[in-house]
Amino acid sequence: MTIPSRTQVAIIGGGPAGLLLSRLLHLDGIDNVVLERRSRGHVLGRIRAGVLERGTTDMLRQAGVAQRMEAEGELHDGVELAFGGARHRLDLARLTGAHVTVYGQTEMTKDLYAALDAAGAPVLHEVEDVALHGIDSTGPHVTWRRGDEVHRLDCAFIAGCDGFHGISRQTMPGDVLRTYEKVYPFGWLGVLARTPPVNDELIYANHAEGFALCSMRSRVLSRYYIQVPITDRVQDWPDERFWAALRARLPAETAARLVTGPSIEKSIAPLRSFVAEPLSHGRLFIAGDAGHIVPPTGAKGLNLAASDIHFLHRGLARFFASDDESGLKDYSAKALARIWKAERFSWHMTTLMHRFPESSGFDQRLQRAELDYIFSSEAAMTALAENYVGLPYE
Ligand code: FAS
Ligand code: PHB
Repeated sequence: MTIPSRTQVAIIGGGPAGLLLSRLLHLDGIDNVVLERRSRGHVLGRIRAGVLERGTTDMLRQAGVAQRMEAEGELHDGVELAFGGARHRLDLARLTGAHVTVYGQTEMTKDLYAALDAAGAPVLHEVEDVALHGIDSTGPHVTWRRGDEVHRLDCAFIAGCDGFHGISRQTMPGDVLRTYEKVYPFGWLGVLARTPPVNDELIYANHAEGFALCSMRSRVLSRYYIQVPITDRVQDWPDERFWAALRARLPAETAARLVTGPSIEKSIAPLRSFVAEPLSHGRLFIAGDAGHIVPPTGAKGLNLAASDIHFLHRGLARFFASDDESGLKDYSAKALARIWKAERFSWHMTTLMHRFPESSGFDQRLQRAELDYIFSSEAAMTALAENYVGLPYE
C-alpha cells in the first residue's frame, strides 16, 4: 500500500473508535488514514466488550457493517441481577421498549476492518513513535516511524482514538487539559470458555465473596468475570480455582447448571473511572478510551466510543460539506454530557454490585436495601433499564 503524505483526517488508533470513524468518513468521501501501533492480529486478539447498546447497533447499520451482527448477534430483552441467593430479572423490553445486542467487540472490529479493506482504505499497522504536531494550526501533521524510515502525514484534523495509553491525550496542552479519576480497589478476572452459557441472559451477581458476571459471545462460547483483589495475577487463578469461585458467587440452582471447561483466554482488567476535559483542542479531537474510561460493570466502554464517534463524525462531515464548524465546536460539550451520565451509571452499578474491602456491615445492608428497592419499584427498574440499554445520543 502506498503511504499517503496528505489526507483530510488523520486517525490515531485502529480500535473500534478509530475504525468506525474511518468507515463513516470514507462513506462521506472524506479522505482519512488510520495509524495503528499494533499488528492487526494483536488488535483482533483482544477480548473486551460483549454488549452493544441500541445506539451502537444503529451506528454499525449506518456504517454498513451490521450484516454479521444482525445474523450472529443475540437480542437480549432482559438482564438479571443476583443477590440474596436469588435471581431478579430486569425486563428491558417492557420497561424501555428496547433491547441490547450481545455481539463481541472483537467481531465488531473484524467487521469494520473487513469493510475498510474492501474499500481499499489506508489502515497502517505497526507504526511506531506517532507524534502529533501543529494541533493549534489549521494545518496539523502527524509523524511516525516504521523501522528506520520516518513518515509525515499532513492533514486538516487529527482524531485521537488511541485509547487510554495513547499519545493523543498527552498532546493536549497541560494548561488546557483537566482529568477526573477514581480507581477501584479491585479488578475483574475474565475467562473465555468454549462452553454453553449458564443462562440465556446476563447475570450480574452481588455476593459476600465478591462480584461475578455471567456473559457470553454465542450459545457455545461463554464469558465469565469475578472480582479479584487488584494485587492478584492471572497465574494465581488456575481454572479450577476460578470455576469454584464463580460457582460460590451464584445462586445454588444457577451454580448447579454451570458447565465448566478449559479457559481459552484469561486476563485481569483493573477498574477505573476516568474523564479528560475538554475532548478537543485546535484541530485535535479525542474520542473513545483516549478520553474516558468506565468500569465495565455498566457495559458502557465500547458504547461510549460509538456515541463519541457519532458526534465527531457529524462535526467533521458538516465541516467538509459546508465549512460549517458548529458541529466541531460543540463536539466536546455534546460528547461529555453523555459521557458523564454513563460514568455515573457505571460507578453506580460498580458500587451497588461489588464487595469493597473496607465496606462495613452498614454498607452491605445499604447495598441490599437498594437492590430490594429497585426490584420493588417500577420507577427504579425503569431508571436502571434505560441506562443499561443506552441513553439517547442527544
Ligand atoms: P481501544 O483501546 O480499543 O483502541 C485504541 C487503539 O489505539 C489500540 O488498538 C491501540 O493499539 C492503538 N494505539 C494506542 N496508542 C497508540 C499510538 N501511540 N499510536 C498508534 N496507535 C495507538 N468495555 C465494555 O463495554 N465491556 C467490557 O467488558 C470491557 N472490557 C475491557 C477489558 C480491557 C482489558 C480493556 C482495556 C477495556 C475493556 N472495555 C470494556 C473497554 C473497551 O471495550 C473500550 O471501551 C474500547 O476498546 C474503546 O475503544 P477505543 O476507544 O477504540 O480504544
Ligand atoms: C462481556 O460480555 O464481556 C461483558 C458484558 C457486560 C458487561 C461487561 C462485560 O457489563
